[in-house]
Amino acid sequence: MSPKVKSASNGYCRVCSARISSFMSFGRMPIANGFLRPDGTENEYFFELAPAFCEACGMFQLLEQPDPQKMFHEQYAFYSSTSRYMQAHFEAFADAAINTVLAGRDNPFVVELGSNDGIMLRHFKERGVRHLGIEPSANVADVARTQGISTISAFFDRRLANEIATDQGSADAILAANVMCHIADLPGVAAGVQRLLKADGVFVFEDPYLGDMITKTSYDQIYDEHVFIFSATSVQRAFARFGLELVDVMPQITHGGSMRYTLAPRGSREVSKKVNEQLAKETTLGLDLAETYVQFKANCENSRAALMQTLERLRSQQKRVVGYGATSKSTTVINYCGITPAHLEFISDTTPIKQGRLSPGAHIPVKAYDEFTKSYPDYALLFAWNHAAEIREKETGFVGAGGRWIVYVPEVAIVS
Ligand code: DWN
Ligand code: ZN
Repeated sequence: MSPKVKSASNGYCRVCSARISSFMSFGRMPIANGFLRPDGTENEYFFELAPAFCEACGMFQLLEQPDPQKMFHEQYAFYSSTSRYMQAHFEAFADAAINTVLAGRDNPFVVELGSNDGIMLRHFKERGVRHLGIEPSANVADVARTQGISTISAFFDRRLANEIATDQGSADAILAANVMCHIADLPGVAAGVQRLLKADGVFVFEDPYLGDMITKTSYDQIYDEHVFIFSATSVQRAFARFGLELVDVMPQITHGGSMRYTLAPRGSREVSKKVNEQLAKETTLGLDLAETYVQFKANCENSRAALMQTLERLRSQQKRVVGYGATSKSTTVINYCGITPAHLEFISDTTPIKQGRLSPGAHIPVKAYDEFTKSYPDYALLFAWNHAAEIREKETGFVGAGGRWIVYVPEVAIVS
C-alpha cells in the first residue's frame, strides 16, 4: 500500500469506482489503537466512522479511513502473539502452506504481507524456508527481526513487489492474515500480488468475514483499520481484474468468524466446489442486498441500547465493572455506545504498551492484568470476545469468586 493513497473514497467504491454512500454512521471515532498517555489527550484525532456497501461489486467498506501513518507506526499497539490460540492458529496456517502449496518445490519463497511480530513466519524460518515479511509498523517488525525473521518495514504495493521479484525472485506463496482488510488501495496491492506471484503460485489471505459480522451483529469489527469487510463474492470480483481467481474458501473461527481465501493466476488451478457453495450461501444470507444493511443498522442500535441499559443498571447498583481486553474493536463499542469511566473502572490488558494509557476517545484507564486478578470486579465486559474460549478457560478464579461476564456478541447477556 502506498502511504500517498487518498484515504477518503470521496463517495466512490475503492474497488470498482461505482458511486457509494454510507448506510449508517457510528459517529465521531478516534484511532482504534490510539491509546493515549494521560498527559497527551489534547488534539486527539477523530474522524467519522461510516460504512458503505457497494451494490455494484458487493464490497463493504468505510467511506473515510484515516491516513495509514496515523494507524500503523513505530508505536503500533497490537502484537499478534498476545493470544495462545492465535499462536497455534498461525502454526497450523504455516503447516498447511508447507504441506500443500510448498511441498515438493525447489527452494520455495514465501512472502507475508503485514507479518506483525513474526507470529506466522517464524514457522517458515524454523524449517529453513526462504521467507520475507513486509510490516509497516516498525516496532512490531523489530520484534520479528530480533528473532531472525527476515522482515522489511514498508507498505506493500506494485513498486515494492517489483523490487522484491527482481532482487529475490517471484513468490511461491504470498500470505496475509488480518491485513488485506486494512489496505485502502486494494487494487494497488492486487497489482503487486499479480507482479510478485509465480505463475503456479498461490495467494492465501484471511480476514474477518462479512457473513459472520452481519449474522452476529459484531459491528465492532468496523473501525479505522478495517477499511473493508470481505465476503467471497466481493473478493472474487475484486481480484478477477488482476487475473487472480478465487479457487478455495475456508471458514475460520478466529476473530469471531473469519474466512481464508485462496487465489491463483486464472486457470492455473482447479476451483473448489466450496467456492460456489459459499457464493450461494452469501446470496441466501442477502449479503448483496441493501436492505440487509438497513437491518444491520437497526440491530446495532438495539445492541447499543441493551448494552447501555445493562451498564446503567449496574452503575445504579454500584457494582464494580471493568473491561477485559483493550481491543481495537472496543474503541468502536465504547465510543458508539457512549461508555465512560463512570461505567467502567478500567480495562485490563496484557499488552505492556497499552498499560498506563487511556482508551481512545472515552479515556478509560487501561491497566495491567494484575489489577484484574488482585481484586476481582463484580462484572467484566468482555471486549476480547473473539478469544472467549481461551479467556474463560483461564478465568475460572474470577467466576469462582462470583464474577460475571457481560457479553454483547451475538446478543447482550450476562453469563458466568
Ligand atoms: O485486524 C486486527 C486484529 C487481527 O487484531 C487488527 N486491526 C488489530 C487487532 O484487533 P483487536 O485489537 O480487536 O484484536 P484482539 O486479538 O481481539 O485483541 C485482544 C486484546 O486483548 C489484546 O490487547 C490482548 C488482550 N488480551 C488480554 O488482555 N488477555 C487478550 C487475551 C487473549 C487475554 O487473555
Ligand atoms: Zn464497488
